[in-house]
Amino acid sequence: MTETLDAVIVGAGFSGLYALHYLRERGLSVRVVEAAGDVGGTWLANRYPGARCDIESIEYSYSFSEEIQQEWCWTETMPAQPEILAYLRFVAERLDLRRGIVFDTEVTAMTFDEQAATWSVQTAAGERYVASYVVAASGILSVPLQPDIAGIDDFAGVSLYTSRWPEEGHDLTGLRVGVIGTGSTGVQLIPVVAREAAQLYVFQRSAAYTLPWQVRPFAPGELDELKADYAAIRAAQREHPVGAARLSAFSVLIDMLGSPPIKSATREDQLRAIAEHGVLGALNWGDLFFDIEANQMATRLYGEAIAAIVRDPETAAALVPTHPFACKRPIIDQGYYETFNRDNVTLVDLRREPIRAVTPTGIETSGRTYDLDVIVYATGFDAMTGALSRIDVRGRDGVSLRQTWADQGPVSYLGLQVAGFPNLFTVQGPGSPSAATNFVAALEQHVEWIGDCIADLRKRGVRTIEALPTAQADWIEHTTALVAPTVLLHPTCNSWYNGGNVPGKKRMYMGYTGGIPEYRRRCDEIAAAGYTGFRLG
Ligand code: NA7
Repeated sequence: MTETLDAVIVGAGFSGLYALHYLRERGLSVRVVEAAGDVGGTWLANRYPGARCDIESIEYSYSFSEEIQQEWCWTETMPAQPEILAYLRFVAERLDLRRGIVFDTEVTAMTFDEQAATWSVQTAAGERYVASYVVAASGILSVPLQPDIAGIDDFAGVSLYTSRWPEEGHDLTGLRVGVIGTGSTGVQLIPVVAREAAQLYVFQRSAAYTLPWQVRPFAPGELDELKADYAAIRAAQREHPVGAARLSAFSVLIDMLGSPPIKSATREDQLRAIAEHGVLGALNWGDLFFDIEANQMATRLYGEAIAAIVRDPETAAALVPTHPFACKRPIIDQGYYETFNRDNVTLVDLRREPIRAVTPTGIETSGRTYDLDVIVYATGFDAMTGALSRIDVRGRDGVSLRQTWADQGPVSYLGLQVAGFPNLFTVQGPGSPSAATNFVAALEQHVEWIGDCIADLRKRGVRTIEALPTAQADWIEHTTALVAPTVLLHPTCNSWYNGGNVPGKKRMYMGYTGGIPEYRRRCDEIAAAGYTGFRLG
């Protein structure tokens, strides 16, 4: 089967759904190809217990439709996974998007035909779509990282992956459970599992910085009041660097930047900060983002704040991170540190006793053997470039995108296109604000820019648009210069933001830290000037 279209969109998550709507509204024939059986993307796959967004629901949602934002009712300040998935299903119905999506269909290859100026998109089932444009909305955290641990397949118990949790759930009551991974996912999951399991072992390779956060149901009438004020809420969001003006995981960083420096704080000031605000107080200083010494001082204070919560001194000490605060995405939690005071929870510090292997009966470290019924892997993602690298993408002269990124690192112009791959747009590609901001706000800007660009080129009879290598190099230089004075690329920071969590991946900070408003201004200026930095053909 071959279908000819104006555009193919890969992925039916937040980005793909909006791209489908936006391009369809502009009169294009469009098809979304989605590997999963439903809409939702990351929010369909990551349905582990405790999964929740770290941005407020009224901001972590589409702003483009007044009807949708008025009709949909959020129940909590920060939405849990089932509610976000229900929201995306609602949007898909409301905008009649499902008829434009083919589900259970994995894209395996995409090849650019230079003569015809079209992309041929091949699926695992043998279908082919031919289109002038491809919009890759394949997600920035959609390819789970298979942990590099010997013997994983030998385990005779149940292995669960947070990024593909069974739809029907898994009852952990009375079981001995091991969780590997203490990033955002592990930190959300661990307190929930601790309440169910007979015994929980937390296998921690790197300790996390995590801040307690209250999530609550909306009070009666509260959501209606917010909705009545939506125009102002969206306007504030639009002007905000991270696309979220209310409380979020990012507000900690923003607040921090405006606080006094820890280096000029007295010991009394520091102790007062943690006495009044706990671990949050330990990190709320203005110099942490740029000064590694200041950051290390804050980490020591953070350790003191943990020790005031976690009763066992050895466990408290093991929970103190060794990488700088803010070089990874800040984590917010509900009762994480308190969980380690439970009798049924044991922290296994892999820095002291690394994992040797998974065995048929559990996990063997250099220290001892842990007998387990269930092992949960919360080991993260091949972020930003993982999804497109899995597809055999071939641009001009048959050049491979996977190879380009392997050789050069995650290069891109504006996070919108990679040089050598005409008419292939990446929503939230590396070098765009995505990871450093509220994804939904960032993707709306991306989808609208891409959609307007395609509509404009079609009107002008332009067949191809392609990032220039020089513009791409300049953009990378710019994004790298922005983070150079910060702790974001510190050698001790192995984060999905910089590729350091994937063995062999070239390290490069993959976000744009200048903020969405400045990014939008630049993108608009580029378009208005006739697409500076792109070659039109
Ligand atoms: P993260 O933040 O990348 O965390 C993955 C965790 O898994 C992290 O603690 C890793 O330790 C650990 N990990 C990975 N491989 C191993 C092995 N082989 N052995 C032991 N531990 C391992 O992913 P998340 O899913 O938690 O969060 C991703 C984003 O999703 C998050 O930032 C939010 O934006 C939503 P390491 O740090 O590498 O030592």
